[in-house]
Amino acid sequence: MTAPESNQSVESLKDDIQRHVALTLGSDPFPPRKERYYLGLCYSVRDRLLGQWLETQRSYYDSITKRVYYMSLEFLPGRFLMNYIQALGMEEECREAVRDFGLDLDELLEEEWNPGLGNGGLGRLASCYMDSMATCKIPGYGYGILYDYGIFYQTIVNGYQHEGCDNWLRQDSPWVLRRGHFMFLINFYGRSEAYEDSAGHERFRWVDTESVMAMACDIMVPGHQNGHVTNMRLWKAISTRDFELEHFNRGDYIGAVQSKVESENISKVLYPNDTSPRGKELRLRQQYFFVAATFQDILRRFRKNNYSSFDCFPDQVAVQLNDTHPAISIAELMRILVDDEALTWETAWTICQKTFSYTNHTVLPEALETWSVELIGRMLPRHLQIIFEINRRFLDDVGKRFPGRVDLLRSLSLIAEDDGKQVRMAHLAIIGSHTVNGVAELHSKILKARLFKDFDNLYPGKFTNVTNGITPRRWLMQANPALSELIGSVIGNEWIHDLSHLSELAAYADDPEFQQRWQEVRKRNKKLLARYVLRKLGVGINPATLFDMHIKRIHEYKRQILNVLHVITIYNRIRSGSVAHHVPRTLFFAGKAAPGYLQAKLIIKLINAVGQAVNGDPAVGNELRVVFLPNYCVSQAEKLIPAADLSEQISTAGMEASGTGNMKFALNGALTIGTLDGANIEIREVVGEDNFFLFGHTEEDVHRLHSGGYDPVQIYESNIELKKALDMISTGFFSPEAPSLFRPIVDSLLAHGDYYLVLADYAKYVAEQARVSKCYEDPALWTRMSILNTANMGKFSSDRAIMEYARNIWKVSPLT
Ligand code: 26Q
Repeated sequence: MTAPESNQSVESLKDDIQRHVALTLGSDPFPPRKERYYLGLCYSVRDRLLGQWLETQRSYYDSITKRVYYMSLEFLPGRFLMNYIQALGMEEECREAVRDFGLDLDELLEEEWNPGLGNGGLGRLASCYMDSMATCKIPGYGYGILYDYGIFYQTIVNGYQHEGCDNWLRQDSPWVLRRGHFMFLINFYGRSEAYEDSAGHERFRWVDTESVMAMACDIMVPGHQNGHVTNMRLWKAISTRDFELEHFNRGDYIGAVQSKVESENISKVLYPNDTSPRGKELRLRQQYFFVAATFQDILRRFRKNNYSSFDCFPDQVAVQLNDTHPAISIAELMRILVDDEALTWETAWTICQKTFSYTNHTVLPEALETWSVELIGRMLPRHLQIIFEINRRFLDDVGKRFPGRVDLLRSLSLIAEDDGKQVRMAHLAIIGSHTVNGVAELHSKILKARLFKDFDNLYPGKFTNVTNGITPRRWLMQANPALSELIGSVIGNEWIHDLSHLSELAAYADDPEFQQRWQEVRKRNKKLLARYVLRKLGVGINPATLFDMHIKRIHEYKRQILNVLHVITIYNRIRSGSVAHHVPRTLFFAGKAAPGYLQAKLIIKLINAVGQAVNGDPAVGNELRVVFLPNYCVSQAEKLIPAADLSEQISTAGMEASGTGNMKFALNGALTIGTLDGANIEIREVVGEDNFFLFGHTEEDVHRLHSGGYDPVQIYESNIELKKALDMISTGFFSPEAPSLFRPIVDSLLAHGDYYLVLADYAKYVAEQARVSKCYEDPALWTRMSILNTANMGKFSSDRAIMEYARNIWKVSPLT
């Protein structure tokens, strides 16, 4: 761009900002105020994107290409403003425009609230995939719910987690476009009624229902500088007029308002993934609400394209189920096709199986979704009938193929009988889909070999793998501008679109000058983080120490406790003066515990208690520091990850389906200490064994130990350092005011069998951490390892993952 042109665009951007401040916000543009100008900038950027969005949506409308519907109860997009600015390629312009008003762009960006419409990995993955669909021009949409309250806001009070409301829409978001004209009626409850159609066939209809409206709210998801803008459609519940009229007719005004409010509760709040996600009626209502609205929208588009018959539905529509949360879709599409469209059961079922594919994200048995037959029967009576009929035909079929195998019928059935009758949503999703995928190679292997073994035998080829990916736009370009610039200065910027180009960095891994620049960037990021921590927590940390990070949801399988035991061990070594190869470290913990998961909440308290003891002990000085950053979220991750030296990926092998934080760290040049779990295995494969700190039992070991003979007490008795650390926890060293406070943690390890094998991996973990310290003492070695991590992470771009889904599962190609 020539200089005069660029001046012109800066000037017109400035005009737009001031116009929006005055005319959209009704505010005096003088003097320029941060909150107002932030919004003015938002609206000005939004204007520039809207045209591209309309054009993209029109190009879909005009074409009859197959589209992907990515259905997810969760999205974690992170802040939008910088993402939009960079997608439009107008960062410099924006910086200059706001600078002319005496403002700083980076400060304005901090004004934006994070939309926390998800719990963690699964929701963030959905947003990375939206980014890649837009950048790769895969025609499709994201579908979800516009929750008024996202994941709770976490504060730490006296070391304990407190949950607050995340009312992210308190101030209207400039990014949410309400589409009052896209409203659909959603039914619940009532009963299924049999009747005879004109041809004398028995049919069913769903009657005497209660209803609520779903209103479409759209959020733009731009591709990177390619003019393509994908739509994310989130549904908001709005009461129907009927609801109110009934009460008004009885002169019951307050009753009318109350029933209106209650029906609108459906989209009120995101459910946290508690240990036992069972039996929450409102959660099932959310699932069906979002599914029914989405299918009405899908059918509206399908009909608009003058379809000749429903047989071509799967040539137009691919639906990806993000875990089982939207799995009731399968019964809903059957209901539409059989009841509303009068297709035969067989035709409808074939269409269903050709339309759906399902991604599994967990093998933990307690996290597999089931709904009681009683609840489904009451809320969705017709769907329950359909589920029973799917099951009857399915088991019939299995019975014919494997006569006499009652055990097999019981293990495959959609209905579990052990704990009251329950519908197994994963089984519904598997049999209603053409493809089921796990999210990393090991995880997909476990699905086939263990969790869904019988299904794999039944449907060879149905199970496959798509290893997760992350978007390089947010997780390198946006989060780590300094490293991006350094990379660009030697290999150009092709990597933004094609991450495999990062491999060109490998040639510089031993180049002393490049190494130095690499170290300078990393040092700078660490300083920025130290400043942030000082500002947020009032805690001073030293950027010269090794930054060791364990940031993710707090869960026993993720083994924050193993990390804590290592911290206590180092602490004891420092106190006793027996430090071999100790390198000063700062430990960062961040993450939320599900509000009902008491053990996880106690782990947070323990981390904070250990932090208090360590940080306050003059014997420790600068050697060791522990910080817990409250309210972990996408934009906090963007600050933490670029400053990490070491990434903790230490889950019990076989339990973390993939992990995606592990990818973000390695991409930004952190080294990983990890187990052979999830995507760690594939990361280690590409970055090289020498550039990864491995420890711990394998998935097969874990399986064997769980089958019997594992004795954590014996390990405790025979390891002096471990015993000391555990004794300190259980006897109140970290909780003198309540000595038995942390007993439940130690009990889970010693008295209750240590299900997550923390003690089994302790010694190897501590030894590997010593090797970490030793490597860190050799800056040239460490820097080389760091560069090689970044250089070899090309595979983990979500662009690669999305193209695999498109080619192998959805059968759609990019728009040209
Ligand atoms: C279910 C029912 C009721 C309420 C909540 C839930 C619920 C909500 C969210 C259950 C699970 C989740 C989220 C799961 C999740 O984030 N899984 C992670 O998915 C990532 C992306 O594939 C993987 O990388 C992680 O390994 C996996 O833990």
